[in-house]
Amino acid sequence: MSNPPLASIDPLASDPEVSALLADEIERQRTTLQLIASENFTSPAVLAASASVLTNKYSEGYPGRRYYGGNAVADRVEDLARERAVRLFAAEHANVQPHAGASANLAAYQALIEPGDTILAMRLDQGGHLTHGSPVSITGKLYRFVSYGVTPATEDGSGERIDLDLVRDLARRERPALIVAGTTAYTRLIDPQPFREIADEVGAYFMFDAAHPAGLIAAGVHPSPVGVADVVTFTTHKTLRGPRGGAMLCRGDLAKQIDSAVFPGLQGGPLEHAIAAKAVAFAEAARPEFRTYAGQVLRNAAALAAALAEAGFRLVAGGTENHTVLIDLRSFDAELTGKIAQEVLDRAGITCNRNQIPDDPRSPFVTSGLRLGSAAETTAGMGEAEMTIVGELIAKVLRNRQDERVIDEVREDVRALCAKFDPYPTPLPGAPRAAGAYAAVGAN
Ligand code: DSN
Repeated sequence: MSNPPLASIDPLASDPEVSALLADEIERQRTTLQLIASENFTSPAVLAASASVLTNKYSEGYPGRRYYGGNAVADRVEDLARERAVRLFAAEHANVQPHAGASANLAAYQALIEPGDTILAMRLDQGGHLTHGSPVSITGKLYRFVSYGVTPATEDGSGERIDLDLVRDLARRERPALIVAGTTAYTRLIDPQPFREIADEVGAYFMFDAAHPAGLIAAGVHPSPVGVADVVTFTTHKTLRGPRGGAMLCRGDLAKQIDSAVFPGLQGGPLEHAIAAKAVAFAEAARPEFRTYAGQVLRNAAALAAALAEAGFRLVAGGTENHTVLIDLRSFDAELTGKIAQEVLDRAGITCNRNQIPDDPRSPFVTSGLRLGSAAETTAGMGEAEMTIVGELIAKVLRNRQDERVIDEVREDVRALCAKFDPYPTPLPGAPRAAGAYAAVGAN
């Protein structure tokens, strides 16, 4: 007897435990608000490529120069992904193999400088990333980091911007081999040009970590560092709305260095199924609809920020120009920590993360801030009106955080709102309980 056609079966029927867990996660994503600034909902095409038979293939090396046989198709997949990335970002060279943004950053450091060299980057507690030199990251152990941060907060919101005077002073004094721009919790646009000028003045390489704004850059709503920075690293799963993974762009003359640093320098076999999914995402991001989506992401973040400010939260950096909103909880309630806020919001079906704010007196585990993002719910089709409601719901939960009745009430409001903006309104493979499909609005 032959197997039934793949499309007619639940591929995970043989493993009911994992099948049930996946169904639970789909249910969670469909019935709660996803406001983590580094998350998004991929298209079914990205999901299908991620779950493809390419996961079976070993492809160490690069197209045309693999160590194992049978890579004719993998070569075409990876070439397609590289070509699409180059076209999307108007870059000279792309490497699509990094498994994550962290690997891409480490590969860039390996390619450009030597262990022990000095790197000038943003401090973690000012909005930087672990791989920008945190002592708990391998980057902080291999290289000597000097850190810059943001300007002091001001009443009128004009502070908490990247302190370019400090970047320049530190660069002149410390003579770094590499200067890094890029953040994980910063709500303003980052102009790469002043960093380029400072790097040129002190003879440093310039790397831009575009993990967060990659999709905004692709859509042309954030200044592009491509052609300005020597190397641009990014993740494919945040505003770019692709599969979980990393990628790199660089000048043509650095291509060999970058490629060797990724493989064999840092990784073994590339994940060709993820690379196929990256290719899908690059093509999706090149469509005019994606530009419309990115514009809506910005408007939605601004609407969310305005609603939160109205409710009494101080906006770090006075507001937002990208997909991220960072709020200081102390202005709303001096006793409220990021940890407590994240936990109580989770119970109300509102998913976000605690985050340190500049000069936060509380530890990274406790924090005085919350970071929120508009990328995922914009994909689900929400607009400014819904983002205003979301801001009001957040305030309602946090104002009544001891009152289980109010938390339950908001949980029901969230469920009703999410039902109207379902990211996956049609059945997904392996998701027999999901009723729905990638939303018509904003999905594309
Ligand atoms: N964890 C990512 C973020 O949330 O920004 C950065 O790697």
